[in-house]
Amino acid sequence: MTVESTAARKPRRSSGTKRAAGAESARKTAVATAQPHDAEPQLVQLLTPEGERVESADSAQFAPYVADITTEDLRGLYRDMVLTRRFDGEATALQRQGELGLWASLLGQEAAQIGSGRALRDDDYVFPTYREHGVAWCRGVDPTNLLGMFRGVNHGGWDPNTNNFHLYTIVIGSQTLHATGYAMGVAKDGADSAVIAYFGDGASSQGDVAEAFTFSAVYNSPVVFFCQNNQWAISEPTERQMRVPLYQRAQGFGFPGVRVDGNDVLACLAVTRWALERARNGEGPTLVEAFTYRMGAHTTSDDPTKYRRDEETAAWEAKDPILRLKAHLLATGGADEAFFAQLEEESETLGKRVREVVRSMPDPDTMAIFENVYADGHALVDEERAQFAAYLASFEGGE
Ligand SMILES: Cc1ncc(C[n+]2csc(CCOP(=O)(O)OP(=O)(O)O)c2C)c(N)n1
Repeated sequence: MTVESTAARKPRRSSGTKRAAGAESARKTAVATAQPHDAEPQLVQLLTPEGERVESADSAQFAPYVADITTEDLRGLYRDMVLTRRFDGEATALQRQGELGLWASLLGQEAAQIGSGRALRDDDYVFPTYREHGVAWCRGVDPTNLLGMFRGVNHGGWDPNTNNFHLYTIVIGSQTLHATGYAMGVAKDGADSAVIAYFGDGASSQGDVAEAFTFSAVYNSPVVFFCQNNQWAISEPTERQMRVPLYQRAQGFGFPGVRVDGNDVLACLAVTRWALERARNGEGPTLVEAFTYRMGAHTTSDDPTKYRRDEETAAWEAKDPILRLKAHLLATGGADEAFFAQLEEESETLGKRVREVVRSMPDPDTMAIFENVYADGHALVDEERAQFAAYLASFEGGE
């Protein structure tokens, strides 16, 4: 482990007008030359990008968690990833056609989400961000229900308690606190279920996440912090978020952190099962860093060509989570052409259904905007409602 000395990173003093420019340049140099604390960070991998099973020192501890996986299970994971990608692509297209206001694509992150999502038990509780469409799929949330909020016709689209899948959270990192509080409650109830909080590398810079880590550690809460490090927080690269590999932060809070190949569905499944088991056994929180890549734009409002290089995206394309499992299934005879053809048909049917359902979603009543602002109502909201009703009434009888 190499720890860079703080002296080496200290900006040099300068004076006058050059001072600010000098400090800025020193800061840039420091960022560019900063070494991670661990020169060779751990990476748990069970399936290479070429689709071969691996046995390595980093992975040995986790391999038993998928030792009983059948070929049918592997086909199931593949099907989950393919259908999730299809749904996601359809949603992006619908936004481009003006049917959705916005969409946050999960393209490239299917293995992290399906692997971790399939590790969960029904009684576990999930706190997602706004990008966990694959986890929602695993929880049994109908994908079309995810689209209402992005179309602007409802405030969420599903009952969180039906599938133990909380509503999407846009306020970065705040759901880690919700998850921690919920997990503290689970422990007080004496239940043996676990809680999982999803968040991104950018969210890890939020104070909320540090508070969630502290509370869950000291209360030994049954929570798994599943960070999808997709390398970018909109246009901010990870070197602007951290000086040490993200998973190593957990150590400072007093619980384990593991970096897993986020494009390897098997490794994500194994590591999440291990972390959930720790939670259920009363061993407290775990940080899982799924090392992956956001292949698409941050959202449909973003243009990543403005801040990242094509070569970087191309390098990650070679690590595609779906292609590597396909390569494995083909090489081992785990699936034949008929399987892939049938799945393609199923994808088409899903895409068609998504388009039809979205286009037929009813617009909400205009006055509904005043509902659910306060549980017990509020004088100011009542006044605004009356003003707006009068405004709408002023058009009655017009052309
Ligand atoms: C508290 C807060 N600050 C800022 C934003 C604006 N914002 C939306 S997404 C985002 C980046 C999040 O990046 P990351 O956590 O890495 O997740 P990703 O979107 O890459 O999945 C920011 C800053 C927000 N939604 N909430």
